[in-house]
Amino acid sequence: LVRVEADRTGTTIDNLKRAFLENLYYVQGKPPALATLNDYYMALAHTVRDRIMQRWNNSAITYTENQSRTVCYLSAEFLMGPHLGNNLINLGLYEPMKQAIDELGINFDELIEEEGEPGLGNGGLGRLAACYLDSLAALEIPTMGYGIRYEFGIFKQDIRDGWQVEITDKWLRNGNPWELARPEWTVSIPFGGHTESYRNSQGVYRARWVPAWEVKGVPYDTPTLGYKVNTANTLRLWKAEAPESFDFQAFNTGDYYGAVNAKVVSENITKVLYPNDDEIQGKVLRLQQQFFFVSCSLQDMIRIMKGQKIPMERFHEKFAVQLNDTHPAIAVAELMRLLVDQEFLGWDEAWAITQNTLAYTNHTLLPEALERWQIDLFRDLLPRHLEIIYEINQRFMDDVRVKFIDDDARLARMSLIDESGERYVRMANLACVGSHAINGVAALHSELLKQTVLKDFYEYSPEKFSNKTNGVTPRRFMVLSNPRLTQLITDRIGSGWITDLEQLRQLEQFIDDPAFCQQWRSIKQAIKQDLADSIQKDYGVDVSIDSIFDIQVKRIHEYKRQHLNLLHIITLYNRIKANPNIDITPRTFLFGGKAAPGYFMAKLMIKLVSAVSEVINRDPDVRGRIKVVFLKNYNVKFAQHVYPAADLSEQISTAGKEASGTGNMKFAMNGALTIGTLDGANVEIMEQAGEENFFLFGLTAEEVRERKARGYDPKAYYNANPNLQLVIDRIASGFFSHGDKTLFQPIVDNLMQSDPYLLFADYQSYVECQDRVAEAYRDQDKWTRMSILNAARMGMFSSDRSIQEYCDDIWNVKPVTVKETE
Ligand code: DL6
Repeated sequence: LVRVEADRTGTTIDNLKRAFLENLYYVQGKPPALATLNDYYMALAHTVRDRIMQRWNNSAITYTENQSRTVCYLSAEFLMGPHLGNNLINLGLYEPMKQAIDELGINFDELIEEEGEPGLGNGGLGRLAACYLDSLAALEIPTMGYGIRYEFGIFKQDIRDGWQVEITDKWLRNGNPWELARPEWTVSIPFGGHTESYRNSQGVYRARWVPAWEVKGVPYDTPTLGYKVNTANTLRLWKAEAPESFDFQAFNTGDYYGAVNAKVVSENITKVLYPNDDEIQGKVLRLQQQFFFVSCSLQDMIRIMKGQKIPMERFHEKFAVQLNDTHPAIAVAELMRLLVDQEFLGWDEAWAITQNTLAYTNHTLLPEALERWQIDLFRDLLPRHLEIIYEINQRFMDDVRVKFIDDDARLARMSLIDESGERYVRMANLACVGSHAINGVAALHSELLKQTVLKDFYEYSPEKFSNKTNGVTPRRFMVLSNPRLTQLITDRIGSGWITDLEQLRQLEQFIDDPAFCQQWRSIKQAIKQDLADSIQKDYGVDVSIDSIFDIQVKRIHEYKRQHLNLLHIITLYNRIKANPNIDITPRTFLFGGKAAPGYFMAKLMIKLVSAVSEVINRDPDVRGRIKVVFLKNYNVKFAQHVYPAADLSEQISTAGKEASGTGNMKFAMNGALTIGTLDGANVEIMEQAGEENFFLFGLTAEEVRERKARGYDPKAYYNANPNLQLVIDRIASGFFSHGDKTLFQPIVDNLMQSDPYLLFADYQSYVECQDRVAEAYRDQDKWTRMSILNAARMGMFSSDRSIQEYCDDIWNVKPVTVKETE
C-alpha cells in the first residue's frame, strides 16, 4: 500500500489549514491576497479530494486483489448534487474542516454555497441513482456507477414575467475538482454501416458489424464515498470525442472543415441532457447517447475481466448490472453482440450470461414514457443490434407460443417489435426479456406494473418480479441538510441512526417531553426563518414563520397536479374576499420545479402560479395571511434548504400515476407532515407514520380507473360545486391575467372538457383535507408531536434499506471491507 505525506492526508486543524493554503497557492495558483471566492472553494475542494485518495486507491486495490463481485448501476442520469459538504460528512471531517477554514478568517458556509451542482439528471430517477451510490458505498458494496458526462446538464431556470426561461447550464465552466479523466481507458464506439457474414478459420459462419463511423468514449471518474468507512467507489461518466483517424483522413484529402465537422458531430453525443422527465421524443441523438454509454460501460467491464484474467464465461459472476429504467436497455443486445461476435461465445451461453447479469427497474407507468424506437432509425444506427433483437425475439416468441397456445394477441403485445402500425423496437419488452429480475419502485407501483404495463411479462415469468421501494440517503438529506435537527436527535439517541435509520424510532419516547418538543419546534422555526430571509432577499416577499410552510417542489407536470394546489389557494382567497375578517390559519405556499421546455401546459402552470401570487401577495384584503411564491431554479442544492423548512409536504398526484416519489420521504424525515393521495410511496409513508399522522384525501388508483371506465365528466363536478365554480370562473375571467381571458384558457378548457388527471373529482376532498390541516396547525403541541412521529417512523425510507434488498434479492452481492493504509 502507498504511504502518502501528511499534508495530503493529515486531519488535525493545523494540517487542514496548511493543506488548504498550499492548494490555494500551488493548485489554484493564487496567494490569499488575490484569491476569489471560487479560488477558495477550489482550494478547499482539492484539500478534501486529497483526503479521499487513499480510500479510493485502497478500494481499487482491494477490489482487484479480491476480484470482487461488483454492482454496475447503469443510468443515463446521476443527479449528484454538490459534492463538497457531502464528502466532508462521509469523511467525518465536516466539523474540523469548518473550524480550520473559519480560523483562517474565511467563511466556510460561503464556500459550501459557492459550489455549483452537476445537474446531470432531470429529477427523481437521476437523484435516486445518486442516493443509491451513496448507500452502496456506505454498505461497502463494490460498485461502479456508469453514465454520461453531459457537457450541459439540466437547464437553469429563470422566471421572467412569470414565465419559465431556460438558460444553458455550463457546469464545467470553472473546472471540476471532483473528477479525474482516465484517457488510458478510452474505448471506441461504432455506429451505422452494415453487417456481413463470414466464415471463420473453422469454417463456421459468423456475423460481423462493419460500422460507418465511430467515436471515442473517454471515462471521467468521480469517487463516491461511504459514510465513515474506507470504501470509495467510482462513478464513471463517459465523454464522447472524435477519433484521431477522422482528422487524419480528412486532413489527407485536404478537407479541413470536414475534419472539424466530424469532431463536432462526435462530440455532440454527450453535449446535452434531454430535459424531459417521463416523456420520450424519439430523437436519434438520444439513441446515440444510450448506445454510447452502454457500449462504453460494457466494454469497460470486459476490459476489467481481461485485466483480472477472469474467463468471459464468468461475466455474470463478476458483474451484476442494473438497468435504471429502459434508457440503458440496449445493453441486452450489446452484451449479446460483445459476447457472441467479439468474444466468440455460443448464442445460448451468451444469452444465459446476459440474462443472469442484467436486471431492470421500471420507474413509470405513464404510457408516454415507454421508450420505443422506429425500426428504420434503429437499423440505420445499430444494424447488428436489430439483427440480434430479431433473433432474441424469434426464440422468445417460440417460447411464449408454447406457454400460451393460440394467443396471437398476447404474442403481438409481448413481441420486442411493435407491428401494430409503423414498426418500433420496444425497449421495455427488451429489458424484461433480457433480465433475470424486474422491479417497481414502490409497493403500489410494483402491483400496478403486474396488472397493467407489464402484465403479460408477469404472467409469463412471475418469478422475475419484485418490489423495491425507493429510499433516500439520510447522510445528504438529514445530516448535511439539517445539522440542527441532526444535533438534537444525536444528543438524545446517539448517532447510530445515521447508518441505521430505524433507530429514529427511539425518538417516540420523547413526544411527551415538553423540553424536547420545544427544541424540535424552535429548530423548525429557525430553519423557516433562514428560508424566509432568503425569500425576502431573492424575491422581496415577506413571509411569516408563524404561517404554515406548505411546499410543493418537484418537476412541473399535470399528473403531479400543481394546479390542484392552486385551486385550493384560490379557494382560500375567495373565502377571504367574501369575508375579509374570516379567521384563517396563515399559510405560505411555496412552489418550485422545472417544466420540460417543450411542455406547454406545464409552463402555463408556472405562469398561473406566478399570476396568482402577484394578485394574492398584493391584495390588502388578504393582509398577508396567505402568500404564494414560485422559487426559481429548483435543484438539489436548493432542495437541501427547502425540505427541512417545510411544515406541510404536498404529494397530491392522481392516484396510480406517481411511481414512487422520493421528495415525499425527504420531507417526512425532516418532520414535515404530508397531505397526499394514496399514490406511489405515499401509501407506505402513511402506513409507517400512522393514518392519524397523515392527511389523506382523494380517489384511490382503483377508483380513478373505475371513474374513467364509467366515463368521467368533469363538468358534472363543476356544476355541483359552487366553490369550484367560483375558482374556475375567476381564472377564466382574466382576474389573474390583467383581464386577459385567453391566457389561462388552455388550462380551464383542459379541466372543463377532459380533466385527464381528475382534479375536479378530488377537489372537494382536497379542500376539506386542507381545512383539517389548518385546524391541526392551530394546536402547536399536537402538530409538533405529529412532526416528531413522522420523522421517527421514516426508517424504512433510508436508501440503505432499499440497497440491502437489491443486494440480497437481485444482485447477490456481499460487502467487501476496504483496508486502511497501514
Ligand atoms: O424511482 C425514482 C422516481 C420516482 O420516485 C418517480 O415517482 C418517478 O416519476 C421517476 N421516474 C422518472 C421517469 N423516468 N423515466 N422513465 O423520473 O422515478
